[in-house]
Amino acid sequence: FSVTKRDTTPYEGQKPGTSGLRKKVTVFQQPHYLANFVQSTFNALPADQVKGATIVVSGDGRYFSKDAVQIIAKMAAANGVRRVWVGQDSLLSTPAVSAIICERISADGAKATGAFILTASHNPGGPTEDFGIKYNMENGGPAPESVTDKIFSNTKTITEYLIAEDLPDVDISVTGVTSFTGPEGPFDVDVFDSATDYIKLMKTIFDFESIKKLLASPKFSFCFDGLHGVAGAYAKRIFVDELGASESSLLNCVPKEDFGGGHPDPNLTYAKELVDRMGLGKTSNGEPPEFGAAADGDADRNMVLGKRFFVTPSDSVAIIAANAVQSIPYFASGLKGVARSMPTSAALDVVAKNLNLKFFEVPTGWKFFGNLMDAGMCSVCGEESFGTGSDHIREKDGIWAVLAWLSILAYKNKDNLGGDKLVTVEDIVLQHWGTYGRHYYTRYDYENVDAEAAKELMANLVKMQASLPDVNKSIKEIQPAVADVVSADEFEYKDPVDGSVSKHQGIRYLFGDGSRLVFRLSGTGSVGATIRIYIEQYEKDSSKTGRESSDALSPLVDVALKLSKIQEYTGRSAPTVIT
Ligand code: VG1
Ligand code: CO
Repeated sequence: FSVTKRDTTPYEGQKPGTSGLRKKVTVFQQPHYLANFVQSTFNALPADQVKGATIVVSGDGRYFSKDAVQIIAKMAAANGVRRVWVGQDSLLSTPAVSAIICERISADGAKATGAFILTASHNPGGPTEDFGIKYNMENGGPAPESVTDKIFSNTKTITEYLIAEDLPDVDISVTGVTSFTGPEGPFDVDVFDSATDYIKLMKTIFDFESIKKLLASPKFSFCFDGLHGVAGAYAKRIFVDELGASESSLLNCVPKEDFGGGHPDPNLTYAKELVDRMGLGKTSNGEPPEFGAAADGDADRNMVLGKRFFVTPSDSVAIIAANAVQSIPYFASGLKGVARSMPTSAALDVVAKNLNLKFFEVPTGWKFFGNLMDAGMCSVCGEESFGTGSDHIREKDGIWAVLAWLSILAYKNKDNLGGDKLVTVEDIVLQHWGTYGRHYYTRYDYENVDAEAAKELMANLVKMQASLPDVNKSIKEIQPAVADVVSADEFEYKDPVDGSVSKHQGIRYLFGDGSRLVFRLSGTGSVGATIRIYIEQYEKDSSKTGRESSDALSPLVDVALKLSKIQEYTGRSAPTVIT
């Protein structure tokens, strides 16, 4: 093939958000739009991570992925990349990409130094919906802010990009290596099975035999909803072929370019079929399974449910951390530390304190966990946004979280599989609250609000922080029984490993009784602004941990909505999604 230099001009707004660049497909389909971003990324990387390098390109299979793979392969070839690794049909979950960077070795001993992950995660897909792209680094994790800032600045000045226009499209529906020769030497496109490497890794972490026994117990029943995302490419192989679950326990496990028209977000609103099956919906059809779970479009998020029981993601990471050493072979020698994102509830903090573990609070977004894990300071981490994971890779991992919960259930029931009644998901959570107390928690999302109004609302919340006496006076007028705010700030994080500082990472109001209100603007939307309000209240008294979450939180929710004047600013009388 030959190399063509193409003239181009910058597009505005190619700033990677919390997790990459996410825009409508139609935006990505504009001439040179994707190419500009890809070349800006190559130009932001050290030369040896481009020339002669091995780079992964794949994603959740959403609409436009197949076109994007071909464009990126042609650009990689032209930029001197030695080899591109592609999952069959361009499918690789975000955690599988991370695993491949960490683990996979080519026949000639090469490892990947990075990856273009093609996903907009939990955002809907299809010709009129979202596409996305992000770059992961040599450690398997999302590019840190220093790199994404450089990419963004490159997008603002780009004048040309390199592409091998005469490189033929590679058939990515079949596995195998296709080799080409360019001006600087050989270039390969290696298409491989999407699941093999990932399954191998999972087997080194979990005791598959004990999970298999649990699934085989007539008292246990299991259900997994892939929401037509890429998780389906792993679910059948792992849950059915390896662990013996029945095919009928899988819902929506055929990956589709438009996620079947759905919103591939594993929560109580969007994972409707699973929610109904688990006895938590409006309609019910028979006795629900003991365990249910779902993953998002790119399979890095997870939702865990028991029979008629919802596990909050903040509780989930705390419970995994509390039980990991006994239940999961990978952690048998102990946890190096634990971490959560700032808006995630403090349930994990209490576990860390009790078990005397190192603990870190980082800004929203998985990229902030990477340095801690690379430095051997953190084993298990999580976010309230249905993200849970560990240092086995550098991304959150939906299937891992399901296997972690199955491992805990298998451990708790190991001498009990023939008994009258199994220890259930609900039992495990109630036990946990009994020991550590309960963090009542909810998040209100106001999606696609006017961006200016959202900015003004946030600015006002910051301005109010100047006078806590005034804030407390307002709160007393709204809900006299709610505790006083004792401190308020904008969250700022100094990375303990490289010393980098991230400012303006969310507005916090901290109350005397441990309650918290947090306000943030989303960094993953593709149009308008999304305001997130995180509401949390700690209850230590075990006689009071069994309340309905919405009842327990209702005074604090009232304070959050009125203090922020959300209705005045946005004109919205209710959030779009409550999780
Ligand atoms: C959201 C979540 C955040 C998560 C991010 C990426 O970001 O709040 O916790 O890390 O999505 O998840 P934001 O900026 O919209 O609040 V995924 O599954 O989109 O890679
Ligand atoms: Co995701």
